[in-house]
Amino acid sequence: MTLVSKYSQALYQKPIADCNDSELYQVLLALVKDKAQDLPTNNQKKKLYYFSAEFLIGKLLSNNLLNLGLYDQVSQELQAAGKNMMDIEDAEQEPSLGNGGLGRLAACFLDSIASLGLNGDGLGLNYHFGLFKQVFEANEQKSIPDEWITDSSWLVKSHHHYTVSYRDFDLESSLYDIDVLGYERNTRNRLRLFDIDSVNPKIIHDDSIDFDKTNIKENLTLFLYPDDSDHAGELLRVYQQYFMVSNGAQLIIDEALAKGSNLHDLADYAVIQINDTHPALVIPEMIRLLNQVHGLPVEEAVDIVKSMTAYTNHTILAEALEKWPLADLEAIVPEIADIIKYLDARMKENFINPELAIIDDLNRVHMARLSIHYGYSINGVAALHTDILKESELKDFYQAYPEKFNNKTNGITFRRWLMDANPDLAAYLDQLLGDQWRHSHDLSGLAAYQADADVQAKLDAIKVGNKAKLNHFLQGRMDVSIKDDSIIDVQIKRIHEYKRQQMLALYIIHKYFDIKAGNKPARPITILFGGKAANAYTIARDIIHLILCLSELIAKDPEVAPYLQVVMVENYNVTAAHYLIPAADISEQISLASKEASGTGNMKFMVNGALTVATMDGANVEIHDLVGDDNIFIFGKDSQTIVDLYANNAYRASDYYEKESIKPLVDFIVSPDLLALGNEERLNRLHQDIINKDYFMALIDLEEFIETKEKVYQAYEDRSTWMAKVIKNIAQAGYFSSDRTIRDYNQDIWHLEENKSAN
Ligand code: NBG
Repeated sequence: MTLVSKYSQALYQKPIADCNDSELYQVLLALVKDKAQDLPTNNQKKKLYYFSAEFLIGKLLSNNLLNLGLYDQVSQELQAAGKNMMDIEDAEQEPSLGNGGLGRLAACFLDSIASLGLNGDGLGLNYHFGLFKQVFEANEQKSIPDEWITDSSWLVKSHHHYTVSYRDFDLESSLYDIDVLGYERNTRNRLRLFDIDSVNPKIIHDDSIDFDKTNIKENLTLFLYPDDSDHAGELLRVYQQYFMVSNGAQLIIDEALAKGSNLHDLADYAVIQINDTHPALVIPEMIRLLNQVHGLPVEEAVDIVKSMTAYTNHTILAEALEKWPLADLEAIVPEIADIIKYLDARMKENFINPELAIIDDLNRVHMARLSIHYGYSINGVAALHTDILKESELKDFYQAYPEKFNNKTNGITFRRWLMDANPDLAAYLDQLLGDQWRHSHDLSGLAAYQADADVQAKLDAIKVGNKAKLNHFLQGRMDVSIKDDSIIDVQIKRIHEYKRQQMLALYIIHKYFDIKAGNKPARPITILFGGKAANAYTIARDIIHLILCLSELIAKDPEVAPYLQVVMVENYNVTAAHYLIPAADISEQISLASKEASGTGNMKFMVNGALTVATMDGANVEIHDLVGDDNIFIFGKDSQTIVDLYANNAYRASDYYEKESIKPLVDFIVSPDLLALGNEERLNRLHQDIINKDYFMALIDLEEFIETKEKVYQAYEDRSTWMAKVIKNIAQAGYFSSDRTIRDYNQDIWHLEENKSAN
């Protein structure tokens, strides 16, 4: 009996051909879980614990099959029985454990850590409803709970329990594991998610994401990033964060003790990476456990924690650099507040600069500062970002601790974003380069084919095939079709003013006018957006509203619709990205320079053969360095100019708004045409905001953006030159493999040993 049919018989007593797709999903889930269980976990002495509020892991079935080396065998068996893997995967529910780039990065890292044979687990929380599920109603984003946990999820409940003590009550935790399988490695790591059994999904108010924020025993792990715009929400975030790190710290100590640590040598057994500041409370919690529970002198506990904790900064946006009122910590975890006061006083013996204070004059605790003082490494996520941290954002810290600062340019896992998401391209690369690239991720050999007409034609044909798959996906998800021969132009990421989706919306208005004036594009253009806006972020929701109104307006206009289409993909997630990225011709990376720490979508598009329209921001700078001026479309003010404008408070949106080329575009937001489709309050607010504030300077680069976009669409028409650029981009993408990033982390920060026996 074949592998798959053995499981179909065992589970359903029938052959593969008689099972429906959701039964086959169960069959494959059982098969993969069994295979995974057979693998030993990595067990080298020193282990990495990657703490993160988010893990945006995406569907796991095909990735796990790929990493187990079973993908081809299983697909063939299914095919022989008239079944197809893609349909079966539809039955899988995507876990809702993340939000954006930070969470997706954590997922790529887990994949690379396992694939490199390093011993490292992810530690986080098991959010029952995730961030939220985005639905569109009346051209607006509506948020509803994302119920992803079913009996067919990948979660496996473990027997571990810990007690987490708050001032007023204790909570007993449960631990759920998801296996993380390395690529063609006979070992596994784990993603470990803490939860409580008393969580109660029924406290959600009807069809919304509202609930009683004070009912911690029932709400603690319902949502990722619950709305913290009020005090109860702020407290809930602290409850969550402490729950994550207290469980994690207890687990770390247990595992080290089990391996023979005497805790004085804990740093030989464990290294902690803090992903942004959400897990920063692990520092005082670990000190508390070592000192108050295990009896080590407090000075020693501090030194141990300092020598085993490293922090990654993912943003310079003030709103994301967490500062908790000391009073909140005192109310929730008084012992932790005391330790933070101690750590603050200790640091103040050496530093009088108030910019370095952990507890500031307003009695707020700065989580990033805590992490830098009491960790041994701080890294940014792209070269430019790390420079900005050193030279402006964290300048005083860089002066105090130059040796702690380092850069680790982000990466993406090629297993998911090339092999799994774009199997046709992967197979063609095998044909051209041999399959060594599947381990090395070195695609540089492709550069030799830049001018080769056959290779160009074949890559073009693969793109056309991927567009057809995208079309099929969009029809299923939102009943939208895109035109076969259209240029696919994509901006997918969290909705935020600094990422400037509103600037692309203004471009769309320009193009709409232009087409109405009779300037028809050489072929249809399809502009796709995807992304969620934080529920309490009003302007971001207004931007979604504008995009949806434009989409409707254009679709209904017979003069324009044949040439231009705007689609905002509902509930953008990893699954949607699997279809959008391989189909894209153009990758929109248009953030206000200095604001995007790195970006990782930019890298995924590059390796899938889209060309980038970009500002010199984040990792775009490194993409530009690798491909050269001719193979990327750069526009806009550079980061130093922007940093200076902020420093001198010198940007006035009105100076740009008044320009003849800009005013009509901005004013169209409140035109009768759009008001007829949209919500007056939202459109007015956005219009006013852009004219009077435009804090993230959408208008400053708009003219140059419009010129650049026109150039890009023209360039697309020279198919051979375009394809040569595509080939150059793919050939240079190897640098952005997260395996490279993880090797860098390991060499400079973690110093873990590779499991050589299990290759
Ligand atoms: C994001 C940054 C991106 C960066 C990723 C990963 C969050 C909160 N931050 O620029 O905005 O690529 O982190 O480092 O998702």
